[in-house]
Amino acid sequence: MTKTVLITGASSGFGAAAAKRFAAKGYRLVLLARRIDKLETLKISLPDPQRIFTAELDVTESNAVKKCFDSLPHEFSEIDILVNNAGLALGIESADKTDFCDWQTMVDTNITALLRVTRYFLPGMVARNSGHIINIASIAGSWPYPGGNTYGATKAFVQQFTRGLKADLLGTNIRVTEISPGMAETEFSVVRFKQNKDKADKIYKDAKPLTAEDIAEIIEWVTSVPAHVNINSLEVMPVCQAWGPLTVSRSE
Ligand code: NDP
Ligand code: 8X3
Repeated sequence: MTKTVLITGASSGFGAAAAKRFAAKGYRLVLLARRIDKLETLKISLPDPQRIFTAELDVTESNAVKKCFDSLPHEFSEIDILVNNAGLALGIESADKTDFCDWQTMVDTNITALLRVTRYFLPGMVARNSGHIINIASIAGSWPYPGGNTYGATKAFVQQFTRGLKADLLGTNIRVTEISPGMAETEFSVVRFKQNKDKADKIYKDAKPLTAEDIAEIIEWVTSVPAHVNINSLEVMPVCQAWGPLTVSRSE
């Protein structure tokens, strides 16, 4: 039977690349994001647009999320694979200088919205005793860096919540996976630097970052292993990235 994949944040980056990959494999897709124009362009570029349902949705809007999910067309309403991908970093200032609204937006999007979407579809998965939830976290959830404060903390939440889900779902056939990518060139930095393309480009200058397609391949792969195998967690960096040494502030 054709499986249905729901991807939040499918208008660019990992989400759009994952949509292309799942579409090429013949899955039915529910693609969500705020930029519906991008979703529509993506939809018509995919092999079988009738198998794709798109909706303009801000995942931080709780009423809109419920309305959207309650009104999914019947053939798209049972979600087999949920890719909780919508997310963002805003700013890279130290915690004392940051804009509090940016922190709130990251918490609302990366944590609260991920919980909302998961909580909506999980009971159906449990009732059917089948499903796969894939949460996109980040290396920033495990490895702190200056200015990563709240962004990293939201992704640490995603990592730990995924483990909690796995514990709760023991005894069911539902799989739960957390993927923590490192530096990947998508719209991520343009968003983080509030549309300052020069600043965003500097992040990737003279480096070979991960691509959206690299992560999409991994997202699809974790769903393709035998049904009794659960990939709990994957941390992925480009070869050109690694941790820095611990630092010490010394007096003269
Ligand atoms: P992009 O900025 O290219 O994609 C982010 C996606 O999230 C877009 O489709 C955007 O759609 C969507 N989104 C953001 N806010 C909302 C919202 N409120 N409602 C609905 N959709 C929303 O970045 P990436 O593809 O890189 O990011 C995808 C995920 O991967 C994020 O969770 C990010 O934190 C994570 N990540 C990224 C890394 C990187 O280096 N690129 C590394 C590690 C993790 P729209 O604006 O149309 O709503
Ligand atoms: C994105 C990776 O290192 O910019 O989650 O935080 S990083």
